[in-house]
This record gives sequence, structure tokens and C-alpha cells, in this order.
Amino acid sequence: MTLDFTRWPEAAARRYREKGFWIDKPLTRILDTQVAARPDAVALVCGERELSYKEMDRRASHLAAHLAARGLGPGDTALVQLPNVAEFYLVFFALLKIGVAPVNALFSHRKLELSSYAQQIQPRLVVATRRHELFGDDAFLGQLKDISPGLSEVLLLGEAEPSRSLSHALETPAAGPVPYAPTAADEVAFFQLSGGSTGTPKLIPRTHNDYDYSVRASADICRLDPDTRFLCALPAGHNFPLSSPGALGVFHAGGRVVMAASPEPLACFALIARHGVTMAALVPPAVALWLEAAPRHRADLASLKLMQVGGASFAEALARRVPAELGCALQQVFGMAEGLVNYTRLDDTDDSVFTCQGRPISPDDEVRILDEEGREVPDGVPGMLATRGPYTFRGYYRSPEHNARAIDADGFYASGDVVVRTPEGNLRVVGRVKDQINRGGEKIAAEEIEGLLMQHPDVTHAGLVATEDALMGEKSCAFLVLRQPGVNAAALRKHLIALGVAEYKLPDRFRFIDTMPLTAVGKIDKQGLRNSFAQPVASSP
Ligand code: J2J
Repeated sequence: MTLDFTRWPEAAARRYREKGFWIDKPLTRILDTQVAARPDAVALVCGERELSYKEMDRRASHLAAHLAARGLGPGDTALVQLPNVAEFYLVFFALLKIGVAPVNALFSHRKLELSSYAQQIQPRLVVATRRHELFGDDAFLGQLKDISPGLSEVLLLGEAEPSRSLSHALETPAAGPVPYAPTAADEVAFFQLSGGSTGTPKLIPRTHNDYDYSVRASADICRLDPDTRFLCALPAGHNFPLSSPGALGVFHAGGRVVMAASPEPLACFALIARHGVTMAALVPPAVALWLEAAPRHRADLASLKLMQVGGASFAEALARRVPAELGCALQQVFGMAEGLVNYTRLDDTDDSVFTCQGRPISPDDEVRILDEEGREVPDGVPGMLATRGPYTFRGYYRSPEHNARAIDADGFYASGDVVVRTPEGNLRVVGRVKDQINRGGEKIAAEEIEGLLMQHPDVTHAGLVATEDALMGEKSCAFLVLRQPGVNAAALRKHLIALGVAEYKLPDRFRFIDTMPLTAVGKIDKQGLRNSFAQPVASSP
């Protein structure tokens, strides 16, 4: 059994193989290689726990055997939601070993997001933690079973009952031989999450071949080696800390991943000093907090050599402070879960590193920068980014209508970013055409939130736009036309929370207006809303 997804055309796949980008090995080879090369080296640090490569592999194998004995295998999918704990990687590798493709939901995701993912992949397995509000009791699991009738296995962290305890499954050796049946390397290994600009969150099928290439090439670009100690402080499942080069890149290089619960500076500083962390990956607001906290707390960051920053635009003034004040090199990373990742290189000039978001990983990443008519613009002129290549997907999972808009006839994915190519060949992100708010690296699809606001009986029109914010870069503001006066921001917030949307998607502000400004073609005039935000309105909370 395999999962259906949009494949690369034969000719492209052949070329990627000939060039050595696709090596036709499952992602599990990352772990297998290290188990053979350095079984006792520490791979993972989580709180007081240290796991060697051998120990990681043993636990992942136990879990794989446990699940295989229950009939899970290639063609099956899993909904996984874990915080930043060692178990995240153990589960990831265990599922890869038996060919089960997971979606790794963010810990901040709630009922709406998880239900949507379950709807789309129809999981047979749920892995979660009792510590999450949705899994404190079994009510939501019941709802997931209604959505996905084939859901037969549940494994939870913090669960007392052995048959549903994730820890028990990881610790208990298999009764029989451990099965090893990853999906073929050109099949779906797992699903990555799209930042999204549509009503429902989309899923991105990633194959072993394409993802493994991005990981290996990223590890080379960032010069990872067995001495690398990587602080994973962003959500472990996000594409950036997972693969750019992220934890998988570090495992590939035989280094060590140190887990942090969040990018909160003081806890991270303590981990850096204690474990000799050499590299960290952050979003811009977190860097701002680190820059502020480091001198005040006399942080010992001597071991830190490289700070990667990505996920949202990083102001040049802040970028310049990183080497001076944190004592490490800066690398800007402009990536997307759909594929294409750009890095400033470690030997780029200071000016490039401070003002650009880098260039693609692969010589075969094709980047087009297009004007409104779809013609390529010259260097130095802003245009919309479209890309295809050896690790850029060819279509969202089971979303033909959206794919028709997002992917052109040549297979180029339109990311919705407005970029400029410099004469040196670097990209600079200067804007966006997608209807999305980038709240400090967390992406909010305007359409999704507008649809939820419109579900309130007193709301007739809703428009969500980005507003500038000194720390977050952007925050969100909802403009609303009401059927009748009386509803306030608190009531609408409550409405959204009750619908079960992740908290980071809640509008930071609400503004009530009499009529919704429309464009000539009858769409909400978002630019008009953004402009009007600059003028204070009495009804704004
Ligand atoms: C401006 N905008 C950026 C940057 C991403 C590495 C790093 C980041 C992501 C990521 C990722 C940006 N400057 N440096 O997957 O592997 C915005 C763009 C982009 C969108 C993708 C990785 N880096 N962005 O952020 O899928 O708008 O991936 O299209 O979450 O984030 O978001 P996401």
C-alpha cells in the first residue's frame, strides 16, 4: 500500500538520481549510519536524559515492533502531537521504520487543526501527551475516531495504562523479530505542515528522497560535524529545526541535539552553557529577546558558533547586532515547508549576511522571479517567487483545486513571497502576495480566521490583515462589520477559542467598521484595511 501524491515527472526524477541528489534510501538511514559509526555517542539531550545513537535506535525499534504487531505498516498514517521532548524523534524514526507516514502537528495546535489533519490523512494511530488540553481525557480521542473510523491505536505520554502508554511501548522489547519495512524512497515518508493561505490547513507530502537530500545538503552548507551541538528551541516538527539542517542534519553528521522547551532566553542560555551548544536556530522575535537578555544575565555563550535566523523577515539592524553581541556567526535562512530553502553561506560577506536571505541549497533549484504577467523580472527588481527542484513538492495532499492555483503547468510552486535577486545571486524577501500574516514566524492564513469569525451569528463581514509590531514583526488585526452592535472583542475571542483554533491565530486586535472596503472585483480591500489601521478608531479595544 502506498499513499497517493503528486510525483515529480520521470525525467526530473532521473536527473535527480543521476546527479546524486536522490539516493534511494529511506530517511532511517540517517540513524542506521550513526548506529554503525558511533553507537555510543550522545545523540539527544532532553532534560536530565541523554540518549546515545544506539539507545535512540533501540527505543525506536521497540515502538516500531509494537506498532507492527498491531498491524500498522506501509500506507498507514499517524497523527502525532508532541512537545519538544526526546520522544518526538523516537516516534518519528519508529514510524519511518515501519512505513507509517506521520503528520507532526505543532503543540500549539488545537481541536480545529488536529481535526482537519485527521480528516485529511485518516490516521490509524494517534500519538500525543496527556499534558495537552485535548488529551487530558478521552473525549477528543472519541471525536478523532468519528473523523477517522480506522483509528485503532493511541499512544500517550503520561498515560498510566500500559497498553496506551508511549513510554511503555518505547521501553518494552519486541517479542519477536523487529520488522523493518520503510516505504520506498520515492514514496511519502511524512507530511509537513503548510503555513497556509487557505481556509483549511494544507499538508505537504515529503518523500524520503527529497527530504534526505535537503538534509544532507543543508548539513554540508552549515558544515556540521560530530562536534556539532544543536539547540532545538523551535517546535521540533517545524521544517526549519527539523531539516534546515535541523535535528536530522545533526543526526546525519553524528552530532548532538539538545532539546529546549521553547526559545525562552534564560532556559536556553543555561542549556547552551551546560551542554556546550555550538549552533541554534531561532525566529526573529526570539533573537530580539536573546539580545536583550544576554548582557543583563551575563549569559555564557562562549560555545555558540552559529546562530541561524529564519521563518520571518529579520531586520538588518538586529542582524548586525548578532555577531557583535552574541559572539557567534549569523546565518539567515529563508525556507518553506513545501521545499526550497535558501541560506546565506558561512563565507559570505558581512553585508550579504546582514541584508540577504541567502541562496538555494541546490544547483538544481530553479527559481523564477515573476511580474504580474508571469514574465521573469531582471535582477534588482521585485517579483513573485516561483520554484521547482529536487526537494520542492509538486502538490498539496488531496487538494486539486488549491494545487491548480499554487503550482503552474511547469511544476513551479508559487510561494507567495515577493523577492529580489541581488547581482551576487542572493535573494532578499521584500514582501508577500499571499493572504497570510507572519506573526514572528508563525503563519496565519487570513481566510481561515475570516471564515471562523463569519461563523459568529452577529458578524456579516470579516477581514484579517497584518499590522506592524516592533517585536513580532507582524501582528494580526480583524476588521469586522456586525449585523447589530453589541459584540465586542472579548466575545469574538471567546467564539474563536470555543471553535478550537490555535491561540497564535487569535487576532491581536479587533476593529469594528460600518462597511467593508472592497476592490474593483469585489474582494476585501486588504490594503485599504491596512492603511486605515494607521488611523486610530474609537471602537478599537
Ligand atoms: C522572510 N520570510 C521568511 C525569511 C521563511 C527554514 C526556515 C524557515 C522555514 C519556514 C522553513 C523567511 N525571511 N528568512 O520551512 O526550512 C516566510 C516566507 C515563506 C514562509 C514559509 C525552513 N523564512 N519566511 O518559515 O513553511 O513567507 O517555513 O514562504 O513555516 O515563511 O513558512 P514555513
